[in-house]
Amino acid sequence: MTTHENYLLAKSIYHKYGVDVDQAIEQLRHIPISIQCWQGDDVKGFYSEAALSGGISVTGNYPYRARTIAELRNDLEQVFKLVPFKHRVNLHAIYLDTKEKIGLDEIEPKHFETWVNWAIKQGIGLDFNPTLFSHPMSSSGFTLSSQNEHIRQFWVRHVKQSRKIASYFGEALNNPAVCNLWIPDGYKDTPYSRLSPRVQLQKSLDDIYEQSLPSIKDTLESKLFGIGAESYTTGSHEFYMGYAVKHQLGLCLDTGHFHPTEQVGDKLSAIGLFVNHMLLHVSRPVRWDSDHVVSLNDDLQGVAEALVRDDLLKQTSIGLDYFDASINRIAAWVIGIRNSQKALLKALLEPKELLKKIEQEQNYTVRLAYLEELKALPFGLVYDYICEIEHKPVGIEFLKEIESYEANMKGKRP
Ligand code: RNT
Ligand code: ZN
Repeated sequence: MTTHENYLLAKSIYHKYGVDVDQAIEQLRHIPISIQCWQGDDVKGFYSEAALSGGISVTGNYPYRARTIAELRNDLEQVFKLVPFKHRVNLHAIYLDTKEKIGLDEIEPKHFETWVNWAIKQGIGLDFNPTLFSHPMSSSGFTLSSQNEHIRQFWVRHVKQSRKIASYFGEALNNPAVCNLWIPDGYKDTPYSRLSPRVQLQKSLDDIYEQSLPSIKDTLESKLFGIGAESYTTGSHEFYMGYAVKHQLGLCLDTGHFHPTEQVGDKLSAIGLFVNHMLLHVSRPVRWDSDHVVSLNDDLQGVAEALVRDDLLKQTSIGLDYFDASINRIAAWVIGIRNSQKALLKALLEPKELLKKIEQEQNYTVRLAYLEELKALPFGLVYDYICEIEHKPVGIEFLKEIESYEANMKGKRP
């Protein structure tokens, strides 16, 4: 059977459940995923030779890491060739393109101009993140929540400059940019006062977000713990949730930043009632690491269901956040993007109105029966068809293209 014949079969099966497959495909077309540039080079960036710090860690020694901006862009363009639809690219401040020796508190839109030109050429949007790690000024373990005014002010200036850059992206590309703030601040061991650093962080944020800027969506990212900050993080979920609600800022939920039994999919509908904008950092926690390649598991499916079933897509941006240096980095990107799209597609292929009605009628037997049957319907055949009509490799075929791209890197990159 051809991919098209498979699609027709799937379509007739979904039709029995009252699901319009083509409509689901069109909906998926308009869900961009912000691709994390930092998967391509192990979060090194192009600012300095400083080692990765801030309680995050990249493990693995797979060859062919992107070592220049040109290599990173080539790799991203290769990713675009292997996944259907248009996406976005998420940059960190340390991915600036300049030969100037400048402080991180002096970065400006002009240092990212070549990225904007590249994004225009690719027809994609850009997002941004200030970088408050891998830097001597963050070596104390504290940045925006530092008690040291010199350190704190340095990072306030950095984030203010970062917001200007995000706003520049939004304006230049006519496509609002998310500017997401994550800080590594925390204590390895039990603190005496849990409040003091939070007061400092609050002061910093008040200063940073005082200025409103066009074409920008500000989001705040919490974390439960980091390596070396196991006992306390200043920017906890409660802290940012409160701050975002009070000041009408966006909230970022990294799916790797919660207790293992917490479900981010359950949080979205609650947060969405009080916060205008949400950003997802789609990731996969494994033991102590919060950043494994996204897998098509129940956690991911739960997030996709929350977004689709409760109409939260319009107030949510989806970004990926993981870094794996133990496998081909392009495959890491592609597998995570494809999984995110598959989870969304599967959720889009549910008979929404019917299920709502069944639930409202308190027909829980029928609800369970439907939800379980739906799990085994052939969404994969629909995804294959999307790849085909978008001229992307179908199924496992993407691997061949990655292998030949990799073969080309031999001798050119270490
Ligand atoms: C760290 C946060 C943060 C980073 C990126 C590189 O735990 O998840 O989002 O992963 O900014
Ligand atoms: Zn994150």
